[in-house]
Amino acid sequence: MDHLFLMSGKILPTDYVSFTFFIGTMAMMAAAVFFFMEVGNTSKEWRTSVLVSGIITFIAAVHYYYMREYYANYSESPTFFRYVDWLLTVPLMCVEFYLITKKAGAKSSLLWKMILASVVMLVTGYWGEAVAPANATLWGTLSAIAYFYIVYEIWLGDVKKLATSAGSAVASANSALGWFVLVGWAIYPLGYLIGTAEGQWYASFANIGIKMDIVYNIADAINKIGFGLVIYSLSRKAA
Ligand SMILES: *C/C=C(C)/C=C/C=C(C)/C=C/C1=C(C)CCCC1(C)C
Repeated sequence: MDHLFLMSGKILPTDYVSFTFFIGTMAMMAAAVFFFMEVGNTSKEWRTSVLVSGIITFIAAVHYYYMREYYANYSESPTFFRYVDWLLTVPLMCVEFYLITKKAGAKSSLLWKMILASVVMLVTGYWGEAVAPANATLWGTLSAIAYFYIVYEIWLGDVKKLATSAGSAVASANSALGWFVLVGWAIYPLGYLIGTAEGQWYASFANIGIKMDIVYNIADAINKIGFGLVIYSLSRKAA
């Protein structure tokens, strides 16, 4: 019966996966329009940063449109679209850290280290979720190491040092963005534990009562839109 409803495109009132895919699509679209429109109202120095926030939410909006449809058709996680989205948007978030610290002398080598770490984090995560789920623990651990490297750079490493020397507005934006990476991004491994639980030592995560896609969808809304708004508010504070 459920299947028939899905084929007709109907969303059941308790289908929170479909609901969050739908609202995620709308929220990302609205955020992208907002950031794009505000580029022209932004002082020259911060325009690229606000533009990148628009591009991040725009890419996510397009992927959400496809993920929503994929889930409606197959009632399966759209793992492929999910990771293509992340593979494009997470490196762009690393670009944001580079852009805000560039004034203080950030080198492109720092940008490439961050991008490389984010790609390692995502490719290993994809491997654990989609290619070799029997070894999800191993791949998830490798992914987490790359994640902690990013956290380290932002909180204690070069990004932190540059942000501090760029002045108080950049330093406080860096710590706000740093909280997104430390707390907001930490929601994703929870989704991974739920989605790959079968046959692992954390098998009980499968019965937690929240579906993996709901966790990922909520995390994306917080991390893509919230992150963009921090950049936006920095662009209003620091001339
Ligand atoms: C807009 C999308 C964002 C900010 C996605 C971030 C994704 C992560 C931080 C994923 C991290 C993972 C781990 C740290 C371990 C398990 C596998 C992942 C890929 C879910």
